[in-house]
Amino acid sequence: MELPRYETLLVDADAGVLTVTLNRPDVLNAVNEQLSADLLDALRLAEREPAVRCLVLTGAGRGFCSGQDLRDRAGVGEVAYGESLRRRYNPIVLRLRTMEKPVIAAVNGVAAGAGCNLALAADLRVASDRATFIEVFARIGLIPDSGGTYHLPRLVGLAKAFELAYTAEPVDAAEALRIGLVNRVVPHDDLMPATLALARRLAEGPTRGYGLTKRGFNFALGATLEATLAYEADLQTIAGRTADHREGVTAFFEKRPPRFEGR
Ligand code: T3D
Repeated sequence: MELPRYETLLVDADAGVLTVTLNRPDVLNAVNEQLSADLLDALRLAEREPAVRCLVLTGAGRGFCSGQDLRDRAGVGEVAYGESLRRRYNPIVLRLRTMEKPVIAAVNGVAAGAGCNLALAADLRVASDRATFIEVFARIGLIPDSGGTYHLPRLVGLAKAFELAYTAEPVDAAEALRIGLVNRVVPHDDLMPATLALARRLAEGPTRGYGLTKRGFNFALGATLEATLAYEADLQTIAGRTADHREGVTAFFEKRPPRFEGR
């Protein structure tokens, strides 16, 4: 697979895993116009390229992502936040949530504002023991955007979501694990080896089945039990027609591990 070169991202593909590294370390990978455009392009690539069976998102340097680049917001009069969110951030969050492949955030350091909420939009979060999460918006009089009002209460419950949004205080990695904000915490130096081991395992999995699972969870988060049961039956009809399903059943009877091809 030919990988594009980006001004603000590093991209690497190996063993079915596309690793996208936000690469503006001097500003803790703050999101400027170029980075949001580059990231959306990389997500489109991950979505359409069959060789990519798992996406990892991480940051260069000591930060994961510090949210919107505030240098583009200071002293410029009224900012068209709604326009910026609709054009730049919302499509990124939607791609992460609807891409029918596993998405893992490897949170290497501080994740603040939209940077925190990008991590929350991933399917799984592996955090370095140096990671912190800050719903920083209240410090500058804004609301948790980029999916924050949606994902935060669903992950940690409404009471904790209010606390994190109102106080805008940092949550360290151990607390993030305790409250369900992340899946795993690992020593800092193990972050990428541990994340890539998980990503490679998922990249060898039944990619169509994973994608349909994600579609099912997305649907169920806003649906009744009756509607969800009906939707599960539709999704299982599709999953049941995949080569990976046939391979899984065959492998079971042949008493060997399945060799999934993602189709
Ligand atoms: O379109 C739209 O605007 C709507 C979307 C909005 C979404 C949002 O994300 S709004 C929230 C924006 N982000 C923030 O408010 C966070 C700002 N940053 C911080 O509060 C702190 O930097 C952190 C808590 C993230 C980390 O603190 P610390 O002490 O570890 O690092 P630092 O010294 O503050 O930052 C290091 C450098 O990065 C520093 O530059 P310098 O002094 O070394 O030249 C700092 O200015 C720069 N930096 C950090 N975050 C940003 C940033 N520069 C521009 N924009 C940033 N967001």
